[in-house]
Amino acid sequence: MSALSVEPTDAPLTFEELQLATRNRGMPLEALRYDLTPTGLHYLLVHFDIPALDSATWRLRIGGAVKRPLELSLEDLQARPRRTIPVTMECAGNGRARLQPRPISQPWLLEASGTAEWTGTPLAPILEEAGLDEGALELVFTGADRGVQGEIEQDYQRSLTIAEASRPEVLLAYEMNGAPLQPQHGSPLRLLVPGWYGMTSVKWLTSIEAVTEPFDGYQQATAYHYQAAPDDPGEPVTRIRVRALVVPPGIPDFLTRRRLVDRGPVTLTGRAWSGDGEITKVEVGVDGDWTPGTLGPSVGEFAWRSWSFEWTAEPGDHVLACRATDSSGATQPVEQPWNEQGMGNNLVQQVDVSVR
Ligand SMILES: Nc1nc2c(c(=O)[nH]1)N[C@H]1C(S)=C(S)[C@@H](COP(=O)(O)O)O[C@H]1N2
Ligand SMILES: [Mo]
Repeated sequence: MSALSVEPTDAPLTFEELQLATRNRGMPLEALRYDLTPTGLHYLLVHFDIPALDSATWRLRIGGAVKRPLELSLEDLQARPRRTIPVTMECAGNGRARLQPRPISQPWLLEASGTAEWTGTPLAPILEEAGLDEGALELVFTGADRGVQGEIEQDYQRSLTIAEASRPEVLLAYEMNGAPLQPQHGSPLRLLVPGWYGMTSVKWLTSIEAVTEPFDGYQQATAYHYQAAPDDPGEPVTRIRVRALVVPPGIPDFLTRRRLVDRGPVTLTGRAWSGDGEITKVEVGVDGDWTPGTLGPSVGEFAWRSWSFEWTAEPGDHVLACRATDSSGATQPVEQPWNEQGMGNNLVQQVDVSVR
């Protein structure tokens, strides 16, 4: 079964896509200049409605196939060991609206990413305290938001294997950039799974349930798959594919966003990241000629890395592009990696520039 209720299309943007686009903001690409994306510039993706939760009465329940079920308040979680990690997050649907034909969903272009410093407490010791039963296979994370998708009424739920959930960087996060989580980013508590696409980091977390069978909820078993065709079950979407983005140089034309740049030396800058290892190379393409750029420091093990490139802008129209490679050897495609749900489209970015 396809996860989509509407067929992919080449037709103009629909009202339904616009409705989603005005709720779910992207990070304007000039914000790539910040090591840490200011919270108000971080991208946002909310499937249903932002739920009303009161941090004072909210509780996290840990149960299912465990020996000692737990119920924790926000204060209980804050009293536990505290860890802060800078993490680059990206929506698996980033790039979807550039696909041809275009899968109908949140119509992201390139702006669905951001890097924040997340603070919380590691999940693994809590699992140890609860004592997983021998047959426990996965953990199901449930958010407080509810709605209908694929004709199924559901809480937002995702699962992870015990091994993935026990990685030391997996946090129950209650702060973003040094402040309590804002309502739209999951207040009072969210799961944070560094390196994985954003759908894994369940917001408004209310329960963690250990289960002995693979979880087959909609967001796990149907959505977030690389499906070649509607009847292909596809492979599950997991870690973030390698990507580089450039800060569009010069100044924009208001409507077309085409860039106007003065002739002469121009320093191009940007960021690159991957959920599958360190960034080892960023190349810049000027009218199809690729040259390696200079890599800057990484903001953290799970965060993006800066890069720069000295370009001599010659008068005329040009197409700039950038392409990253990671330590697993993966690089970005120059032809669209099409799939039914428009997942993981890390096709190279192209920027149209007029030099005057
Ligand atoms: N409960 C819940 N968690 C959620 C979502 C959601 O709709 N509900 N969206 C997911 C998706 S698809 C993404 S990309 C990230 C976005 O996190 P952000 O809005 O804080 O950037 O949250 C994930 N966690
Ligand atoms: Mo997402």
